[in-house]
Amino acid sequence: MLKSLPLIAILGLCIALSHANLYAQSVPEPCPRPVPGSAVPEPEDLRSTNGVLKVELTIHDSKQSDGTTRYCYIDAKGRESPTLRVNPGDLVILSLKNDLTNLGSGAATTGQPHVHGDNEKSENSCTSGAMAHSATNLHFHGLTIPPLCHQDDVLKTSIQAGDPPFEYRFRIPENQPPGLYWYHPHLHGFTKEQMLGGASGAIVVEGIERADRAVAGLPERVLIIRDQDLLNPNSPPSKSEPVIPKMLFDRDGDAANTGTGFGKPAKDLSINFVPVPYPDYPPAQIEMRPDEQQLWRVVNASEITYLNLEFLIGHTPQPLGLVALDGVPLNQNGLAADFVDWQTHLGVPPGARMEFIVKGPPPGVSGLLVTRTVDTGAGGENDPNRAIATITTSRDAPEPRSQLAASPKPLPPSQLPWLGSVAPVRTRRLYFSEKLLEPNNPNSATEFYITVEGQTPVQFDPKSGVPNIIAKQGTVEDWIIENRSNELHAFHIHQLHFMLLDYHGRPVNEPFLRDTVNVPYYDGKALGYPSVRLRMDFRDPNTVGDFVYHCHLLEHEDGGMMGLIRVEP
Ligand SMILES: [Cu+2]
Repeated sequence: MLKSLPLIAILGLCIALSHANLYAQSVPEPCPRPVPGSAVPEPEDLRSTNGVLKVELTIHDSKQSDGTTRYCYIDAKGRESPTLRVNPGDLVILSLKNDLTNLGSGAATTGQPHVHGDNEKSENSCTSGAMAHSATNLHFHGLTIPPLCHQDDVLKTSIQAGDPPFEYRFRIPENQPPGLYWYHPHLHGFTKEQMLGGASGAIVVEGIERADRAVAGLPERVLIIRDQDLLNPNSPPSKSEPVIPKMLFDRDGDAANTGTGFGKPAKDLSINFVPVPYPDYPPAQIEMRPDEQQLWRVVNASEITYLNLEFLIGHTPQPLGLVALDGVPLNQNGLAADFVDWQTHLGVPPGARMEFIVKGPPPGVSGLLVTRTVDTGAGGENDPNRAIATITTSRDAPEPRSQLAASPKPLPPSQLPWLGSVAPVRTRRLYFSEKLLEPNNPNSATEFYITVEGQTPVQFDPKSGVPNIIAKQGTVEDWIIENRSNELHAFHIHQLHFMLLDYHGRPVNEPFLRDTVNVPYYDGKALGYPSVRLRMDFRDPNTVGDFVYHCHLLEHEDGGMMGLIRVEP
């Protein structure tokens, strides 16, 4: 048929149908993504009905022509990374099917053919602990649910490619604070790869307007900021950059901190999967009604990128009304029910969440959501200044899909005394450190550790099963976490929240809770190492069993920066 076409038409066809287009037409992309400059889409909401949320997710991967791999969760109706919306007390029944095909170099399964029945396979998923490129599991970040198989165990749960769907079944605790949580894989050694490829989604525990009346009636948006490998890794810097810093790479092969706020970032960012790729790109688009207030619920689902969010009109940062951190309303401690902490910038380490009130620009004016540069230390990645999204206004802008109740019934106060007023039973000291395997070669492979003071630094071994820390349910402890390395780390612990008492040697006694906190880097000069002091809450009856604490920079976590805690009943 082509032969009958004039030559010019054939040429035109050849140009129009690039190899990539042909590929896209013949094989549907399992993990489709918007193009740069798109309107920021809202993830679909899956809401519980009659106290039950049933979800079927399948994790897919898809190799891209540039060598990177996308990962995605698709539900039974084809929706990517849906937001799970639940109420305290709800039962979640989530089936996860592993359709990963990426049998990379780390595929270290037993090689035995699958001859077991489906039930047996499901139980094997609870005990195999097999860590492989093509295996996966889920962690429900921030929820105080038990660290058990089919709930929130990440130590032994490993779902192999092609296994029958694996069922997660857990109840959202009645006392789970209303706010933003999230789900992502947590398979030791492969977490970075899967999350960098996009495997993550949001969980909203409903009722934040019951805790804080300042957000009652507001439209709300879930914004998931992820990082990803650079789309244009070989591009020179934008001509608009005021300084062109010398390009260096850190030990992970990422662009190293230039200390200038500019230069090539270690990773590109995306917002609800709209990429904002270095160096020249149109920011993503968000449309609001003029002067409208909205609640923005932001999770930093990045593998390694720190965020420092600002909302600019012209050059002026606008007030952002923080109401919740890491899923917990700031007034959980008994502060006024309309408490709002107005800030002009919000630092969000990887893994953390910030929920804040944003006021749309006045008519005819646009704003810009940016992340300011973060100084990650001499050994850290480059997190330069970046525009993320342009905020334009229009009187008939579509409202976000979800709106908080206007006259909510107030949430009953917490049954437990405020964490800050409970005496700790002991103080423990831990420290982050790194070791170059060839001390004289700055590009040598690095081992990452988090060590209990007095123990020998070792990389986390999922097979060990020997706890680094044994604590008692019902108690409260103080932990001092030191950073003896020259880059930032973000401390995170499963199954509980903590209070930040001291930051970098200064008492802060934050009157609110976190589950992820930045630990400042060591500059090589100070007399002591920088540290944070945390009050750890082991009072919840669900906070029992074996679970982990680790750095939430996933290259570090996969590289060994994780420890095991056993909380005894
Ligand atoms: Cu780290």
